[in-house]
Amino acid sequence: MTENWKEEEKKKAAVEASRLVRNGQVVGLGTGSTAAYMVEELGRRVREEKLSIVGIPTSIATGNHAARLGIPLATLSDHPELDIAIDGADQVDPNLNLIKGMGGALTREKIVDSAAKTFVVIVDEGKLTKRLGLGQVVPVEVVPFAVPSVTRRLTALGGKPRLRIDKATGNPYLTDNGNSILDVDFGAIDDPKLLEKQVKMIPGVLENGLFVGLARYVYVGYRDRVELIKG
Ligand code: A5P
Repeated sequence: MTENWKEEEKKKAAVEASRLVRNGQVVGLGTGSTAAYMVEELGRRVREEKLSIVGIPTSIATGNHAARLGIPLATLSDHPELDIAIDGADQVDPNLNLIKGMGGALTREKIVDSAAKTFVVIVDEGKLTKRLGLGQVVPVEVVPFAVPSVTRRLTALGGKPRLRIDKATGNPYLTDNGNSILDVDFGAIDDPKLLEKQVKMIPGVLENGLFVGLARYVYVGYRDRVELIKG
């Protein structure tokens, strides 16, 4: 029952945020179970309301989903700047800073979400936290060659890195970009902006799941309502 409520909360937030999308816009399409509801809703609007948009997906999975629903797709070569991007998150703090990447798409998500004039986050209430990192690892995408040295450097920064394993195969997880993910437990993070930069500077790190200062709006789904938090 609890799980059904959570799905309802995700869907409520996703559908409400999808209303921001207007005819003619270039739309960043996020990844994950909450973003999937937004893709479904935009697909419905394309079919039923003849909404005319172009989507730029943040993962191969989202691209396939959107294509199945008839949403026209494009790339950053066509549109290096987007009107809006809508994406989920794993944690949201009171300053609208985020941890993302449990679905493994953090690099493309950060590229697309940060290229949008307006970046909108959709979450269920369980994603809200007072401090990032409390009970939540930070995913870090790493070139496989560099996993040992990056592991050492992340440990020196105070983290506890763990190589993500693909549950289906038992092998190291690989991103859409062919890289590994280290899930790093930093505990409660004092300064997300500083940590984002420190991790980013480690040779072999492609990207990390700290999204600081990017989100403009967060739509939070509750059982009976959606709340909008503005940055
Ligand atoms: C994908 O890599 C992630 O950043 C997701 O956006 C995030 O994990 C949220 O996913 P859910 O909506 O499935 O919780």
